[in-house]
Amino acid sequence: MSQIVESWASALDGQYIDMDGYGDPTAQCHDIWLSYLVSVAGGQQFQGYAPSGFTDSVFTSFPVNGVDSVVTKHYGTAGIRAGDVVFWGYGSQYYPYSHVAVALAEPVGGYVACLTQNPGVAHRESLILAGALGYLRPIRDISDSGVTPEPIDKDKPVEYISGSRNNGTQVVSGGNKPWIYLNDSNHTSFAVGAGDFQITTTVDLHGTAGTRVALTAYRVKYVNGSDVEEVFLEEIDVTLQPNGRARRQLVIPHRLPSSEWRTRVRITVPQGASPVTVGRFSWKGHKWNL
Ligand SMILES: [Ca+2]
Repeated sequence: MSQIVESWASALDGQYIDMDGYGDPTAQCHDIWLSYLVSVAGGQQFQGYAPSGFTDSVFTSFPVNGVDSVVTKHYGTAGIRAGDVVFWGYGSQYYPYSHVAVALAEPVGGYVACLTQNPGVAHRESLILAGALGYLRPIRDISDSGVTPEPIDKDKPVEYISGSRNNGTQVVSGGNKPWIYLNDSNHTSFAVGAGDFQITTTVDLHGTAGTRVALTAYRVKYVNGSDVEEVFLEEIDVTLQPNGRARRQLVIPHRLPSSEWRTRVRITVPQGASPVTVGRFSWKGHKWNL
């Protein structure tokens, strides 16, 4: 499996992705193609244009806007491999309005594991290949061939993880215990996929001096767009200082056993307490392969 493709898929998995502001809902399958085109294939977003308004015209009208400088076109489903962008035709049995998804593996038994969106968030799902027109393949070498694989070293992280919330704050009133969100209410997981993680989150809080709140980390199993299991990891209690503020770090060492798992932090504001505002929220750490 290409680490480039896997990293891209992990980053999108579980989120609503809208690249172009179009669509109802705005998070369409076409946005997955646009993200992949830009982030992995090395193209520019305008090259992903679908002339008919339906995504399969990227394939049927190929090439438009010079997209053939970054991908090649292949008819049919033979030879599909991880990293290929598969298109289903308008009027096809399973996707009457056409579809596009990015293959994450070679097909098995007429299905191909993909990163796909709509219906629902960007997620991993095996899609039936019936009705597929063909695929576009990045010209850039996205395989791991040509790269000398490094021996697995448990002491050596495979990924550095960092980020910070960059829009807005979150007000939590007494008696509530929501997930701390990252950039919008649909995006709360800051570490995803199988691996051993050591993550430090930093949370800035403000409210009424003396208010006590809890910050609790969980690992969450997320399947078909829903949380199906939560496992408690770490918790710290925080008391807002006389200036009404507190900055605390929560260190979260944990293992995520499969790609369905992710890590989140919840804030609990006690019943009857005045509201607490979560300001800056950031996270950094490392991931090791299992
Ligand atoms: Ca869109």
